[in-house]
Amino acid sequence: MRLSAATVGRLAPEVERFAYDRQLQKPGIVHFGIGAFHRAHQAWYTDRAMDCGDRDWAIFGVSLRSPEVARQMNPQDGLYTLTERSAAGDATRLIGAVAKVIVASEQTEAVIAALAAPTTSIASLTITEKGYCRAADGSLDPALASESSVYRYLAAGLRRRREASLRGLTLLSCDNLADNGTQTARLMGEYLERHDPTLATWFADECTCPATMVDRIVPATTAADRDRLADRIGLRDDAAVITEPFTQWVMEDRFAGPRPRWEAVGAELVGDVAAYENAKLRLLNGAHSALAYLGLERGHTFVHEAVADPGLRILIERLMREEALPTLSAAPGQDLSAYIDALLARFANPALEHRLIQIAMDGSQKIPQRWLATLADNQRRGRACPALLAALAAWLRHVRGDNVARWGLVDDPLAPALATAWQGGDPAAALFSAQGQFADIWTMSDDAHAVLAADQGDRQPS
Ligand code: CS2
Repeated sequence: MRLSAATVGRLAPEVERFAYDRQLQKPGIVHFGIGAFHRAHQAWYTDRAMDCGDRDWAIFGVSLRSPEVARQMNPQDGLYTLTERSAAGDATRLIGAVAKVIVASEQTEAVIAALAAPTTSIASLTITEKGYCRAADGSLDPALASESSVYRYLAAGLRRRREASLRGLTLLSCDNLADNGTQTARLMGEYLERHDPTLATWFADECTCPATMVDRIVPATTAADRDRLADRIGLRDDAAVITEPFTQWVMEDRFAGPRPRWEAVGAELVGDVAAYENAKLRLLNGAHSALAYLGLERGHTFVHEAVADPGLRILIERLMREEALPTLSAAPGQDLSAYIDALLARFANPALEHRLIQIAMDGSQKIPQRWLATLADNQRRGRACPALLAALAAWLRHVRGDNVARWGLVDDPLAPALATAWQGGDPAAALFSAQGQFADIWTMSDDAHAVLAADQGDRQPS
């Protein structure tokens, strides 16, 4: 039997659940990209904030690409469970924060109406790095941003709010981009300047885009996870998310209107997110991507296996402690060395089964903020980065197709361009075409060229 509003009473008593009345909650948030990460992070915080007495922050979920999430969640009336998994076992909570999910391309008017509803105050985003439609120099790529991007829906919703003399929205990016708030404001502004310049002015005056740092490791839920969960909780949950006990959400306290009291349930509202964000991107995500490309080619499937490989462990520690850490400044009260220790412990969680191939996806979109910024800082100070360069070489082999036989096709929006550059025989050119804004690293770094050239000599392109 499947989880839904009608069957929820049959859930096993061990499942923790919210006490608020879902029927009475008006949607206050429109969320784009309602995948597993959002459900395990912002929706979980919002659910608990409503449980503490906050009202009318139900989430109206929008799926930009796949109809899958709507099929998982709507037959369950938006209900799903979150399971925190560690060596200590599984702890499951029922989440009621998501009111419904719609597929943007199928119900465009419903998305616009939700954005323009007087009760809506926040439009939040987990659309992944590629969802921002950036060109290699970081500006908005008008071709990518055309019909089905988030900007189109946001523009239509904001236009309707202005016409109805409603206040602006907070656009809350929860993606792993450096300075995600500023980037969102700039890209949205560029889109509006092209399509509706007067709305661009209204947007700049009435809306805000706070920066956020979001952190929780959320492996893709598998069929085996769902079966195991059903046995334990007594109902089938097709929208279930499995995650680690750890979670962190730091955001800039700069909202255009009201917001949930997320701080009551552990979120941190600060004046400046940059230090948290850079540490997370360069240490956690930087190490993750390195473990992915180096680990896959060494035959590992999961993060915990890769980090237990003695050769990789040394390299990852070097990447974090000797290459990334010196480029970072700690936030007040933050101990970056202890942060690295905690990350290594999180990576080692064997129960989580976090697949390296999941992290390897979309490398061209992730690498600039995870590795290249660190590399550029070190280069300016004349310091070598052997661990990062080893990781880069592994990424190049990955996009060349060296892992295809075992791990499947390269999943990256720039895969064809990168493959073409490889066929031309110049991996540095591949990097150059993918990362225009970091071009100077490739033209200036003798180290990088030496590593890449050696790597190219070692192996035959497949
Ligand atoms: C991972 C992230 O898939 C990836 O690229 O590095 O999703 C990572 O698990 C999260 O950022 C952790 O907060």
